[in-house]
Amino acid sequence: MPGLIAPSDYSQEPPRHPSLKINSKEPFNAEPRRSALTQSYITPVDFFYKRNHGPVPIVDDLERYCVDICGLIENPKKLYMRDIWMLAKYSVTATLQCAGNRRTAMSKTRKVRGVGWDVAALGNAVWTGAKLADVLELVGIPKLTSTTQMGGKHVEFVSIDKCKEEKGGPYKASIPLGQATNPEADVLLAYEMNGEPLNRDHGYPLRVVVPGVIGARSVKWLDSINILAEECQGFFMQRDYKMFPPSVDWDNINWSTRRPQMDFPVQSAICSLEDVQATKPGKVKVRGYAVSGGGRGIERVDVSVDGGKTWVEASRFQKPGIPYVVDDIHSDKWAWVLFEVIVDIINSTEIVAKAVDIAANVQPEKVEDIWNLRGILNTSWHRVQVRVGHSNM
Ligand SMILES: Nc1nc2c(c(=O)[nH]1)N[C@H]1C(S)=C(S)[C@@H](COP(=O)(O)O)O[C@H]1N2
Ligand SMILES: [Mo]
Repeated sequence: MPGLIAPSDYSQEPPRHPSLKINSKEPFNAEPRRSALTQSYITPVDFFYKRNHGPVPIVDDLERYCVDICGLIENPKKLYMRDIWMLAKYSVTATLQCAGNRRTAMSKTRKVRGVGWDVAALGNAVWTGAKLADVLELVGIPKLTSTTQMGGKHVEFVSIDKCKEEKGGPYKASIPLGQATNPEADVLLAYEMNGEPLNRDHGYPLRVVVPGVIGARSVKWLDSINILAEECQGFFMQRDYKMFPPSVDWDNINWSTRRPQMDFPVQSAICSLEDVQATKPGKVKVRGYAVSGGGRGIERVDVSVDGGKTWVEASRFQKPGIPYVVDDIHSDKWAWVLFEVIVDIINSTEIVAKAVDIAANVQPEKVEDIWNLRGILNTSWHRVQVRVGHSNM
């Protein structure tokens, strides 16, 4: 596509903040330090995790950049940035979380394949752009359509980056048409992040943001939108990002038996403490994030200072100073909540966090029970060890 180009090597990567923890250099995969992650409700772009599968594309001419809308529609159309800027502009605060978040911890019980991540492969940003539902209306697909007359049922997003998994082809994914044409699902073609034009790592000039769904479906550097009868047949939909039971391993896997993962399950993690944290006896601040998929709010965050025998409830908040009320119009339904509780620690112990969403879904206790060969969706209770030094600290 003229206007946007995909390098085949890593010689033209964008600059990145030096404090990021790099999990893979090429392609670039990095997350912020735990302690930096929950400093603010909105994650600064510099500290927002970066998850790439190939070299980052480059815009050489924004005037010529356009998105091709094609497939099962009567009038295929090319949309230029100026067309997209003309559509009603929406801002949606949404948390994006990689399905591989907390993979390193899952790998410790039994080895999994994939980039290692600590607990910070997620971030919360204000995404601004056009609603996909409005864009699809421009090509003749009305709001709230789940099947078109021509048999279209899925909306595929295709990028231009060169991914090894796609044998040098572009990253792609799809979502159901019913979700894409539902204005309340808030699926965006975003051109801004936190009030600034997207930067290269996050999809400049245009990316998809699918709130409440694993990050893998929010395709960056959008090149075309395809209306399809079947879901996208790309690698990342069919042979990755699917949830398997612990009994399935590389010698007995049948990818076609499972659906591509979409909604994220309920998740939380402590960010104010490392896996093993030395501390003095006394008050300890336990702070972290909790988030669920599908727009389900966080009903409760429980914290234990005795390894999960007894629990106290943490306070939850989004905007500073305003208590979080689930399902309230002033709450951001697609966004994480931060939690905090001050606990008294006398002796060395294990601190645990678990969240409950508004559907009463709760995080599973043991990572072993949800182990899967790709190490995705590790939402088990988050545990940290505190080592109390009584003297000479
Ligand atoms: N074109 C393209 N889109 C992509 C990816 C990619 O490698 N290429 N990675 C996906 C994955 S797995 C995640 S978790 C998110 C990460 O978005 P971020 O880098 O803006 O945090 O983008 C998704 N969209
Ligand atoms: Mo991801």
